[in-house]
Amino acid sequence: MPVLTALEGVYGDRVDAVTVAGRTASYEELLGAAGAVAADVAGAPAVAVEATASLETVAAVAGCLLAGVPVVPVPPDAGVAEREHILRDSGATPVTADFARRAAWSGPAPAADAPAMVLYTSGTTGAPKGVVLDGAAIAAGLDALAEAWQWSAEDTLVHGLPLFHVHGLILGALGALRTGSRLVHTGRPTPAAYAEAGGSLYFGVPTVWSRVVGDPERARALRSARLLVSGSAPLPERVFRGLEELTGRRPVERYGMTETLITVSGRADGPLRPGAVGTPLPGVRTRIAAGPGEEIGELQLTAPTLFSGYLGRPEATAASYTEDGWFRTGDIAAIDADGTHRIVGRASVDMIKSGGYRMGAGEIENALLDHPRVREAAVVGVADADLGQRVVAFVVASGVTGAELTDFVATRLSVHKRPREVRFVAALPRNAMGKIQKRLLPAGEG
Ligand code: MCA
Ligand code: AMP
Repeated sequence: MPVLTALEGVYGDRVDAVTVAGRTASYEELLGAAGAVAADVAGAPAVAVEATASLETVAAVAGCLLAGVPVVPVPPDAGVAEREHILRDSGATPVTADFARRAAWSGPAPAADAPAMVLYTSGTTGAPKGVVLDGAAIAAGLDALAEAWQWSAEDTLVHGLPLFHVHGLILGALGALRTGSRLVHTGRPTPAAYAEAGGSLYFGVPTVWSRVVGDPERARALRSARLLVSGSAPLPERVFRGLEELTGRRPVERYGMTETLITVSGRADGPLRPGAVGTPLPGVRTRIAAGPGEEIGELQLTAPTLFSGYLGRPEATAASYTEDGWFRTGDIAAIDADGTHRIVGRASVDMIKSGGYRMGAGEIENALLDHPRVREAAVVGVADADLGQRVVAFVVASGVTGAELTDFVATRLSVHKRPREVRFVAALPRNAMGKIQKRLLPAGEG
């Protein structure tokens, strides 16, 4: 069963099927461009797509899925080191779609358990790892959300999220091509663009919703929407209440990870309340690994949407599971008596979420340490009203400015991994074993 059922013609053609950043394609046009890509890449071990916010990204990813070739979306703002790592680690060769070139694709449907996508995501230390997802996981994840959100071909989905993560790409683009809903990708996720798009279903990270609430006039334009969905990071209660007041809609929160896809969600038919991410989606089992007498602990789960493993890293894959085969999310959660899940924190201070982007402190520290003037570095996420957390770097260095270090990181990693603030300190707090004590850093909360 193919993942992108809309391209199989099950919903007929539609002239305005997909709009990205102001350009529109029909299913037929998209299928033609994707077919040409499929013919180009068939048989390749892996293919990289420069994942700009464009119709070409959607067509290139669709083409790889048709051909059964694992696709690696590359963040267009990735710095040199991050890009080289992704390309070397995955062995992917670049491909682009071109709407001037169309072809019919008639190759065999890929096996459901064959690798379909490799998404690079940060751990607490080291370089990002490739998360391998197969077609069956993607299809199961999208069908579960379609059921929970009553998401159908009647909907117009609107969002402006990056097309290289689960949220924007799998839910936000492939989801539309599976449910048959119209897609309007706004290029950037601004309140003005969301207000103008006139959708029935909207996706955003909490930073986007916070900015929408900060623009009451634009927020009120969303009153005609059916469902506003928030995910990728905790939605502050202030933003939940603001959306409810301005749009008349309680936002639906859902929880997931690159490795698991979306596993827990609120439902279109409620109940929805602030601070809660809903109940497990069909086929998902959850448990809390709590100590005796404790109600909160690590959320662990099994699900049909789980990844196939980290590319080329069997030990890391094995370490992400308990001995009895449950995936360890690293998130601290509680489950209420009625089954509603609440995410209350992260197990590690070294996993940062800023603007919905996941980043590992270790990766940013390594980039800083590559600078010849930096002797020591510790990176933390500090609470931030707009971004959830903002990246703050504490460095022991001389003869270099904070701005120079920020720029240096941006040339190596993705732009959003740049520290927002660099603080120079004489020494980093360490314990008797010499390990950095991040909790002792000034403002180093968490
Ligand atoms: C950015 N800028 C900076 C820095 N970072 N300047 C100095 N230092 C920095 N460290 C610049 C930007 O380049 C931009 O400049 C300007 O500051 C504003 O940046 P920012 O405040 O970051 O706003 P933004 O660029 O508008 O970004 C906010 C955002 C973005 C749109 C919410 O963070 C975003 O798209 N987040 C989505 C992440 C996401 O999709 N995550 C899903 C993964 P200029 O204006 O000149 O460009 S999670 C997932 O997939 C799971 C499964 C899930 O649950 O969903
Ligand atoms: P990523 O792999 O980029 O999707 O990041 C996954 C992480 O995002 C999870 O482990 C959580 O820490 C966080 N996350 C995703 N959705 C939510 C949510 N609704 N509430 C709180 N945290 C979330």
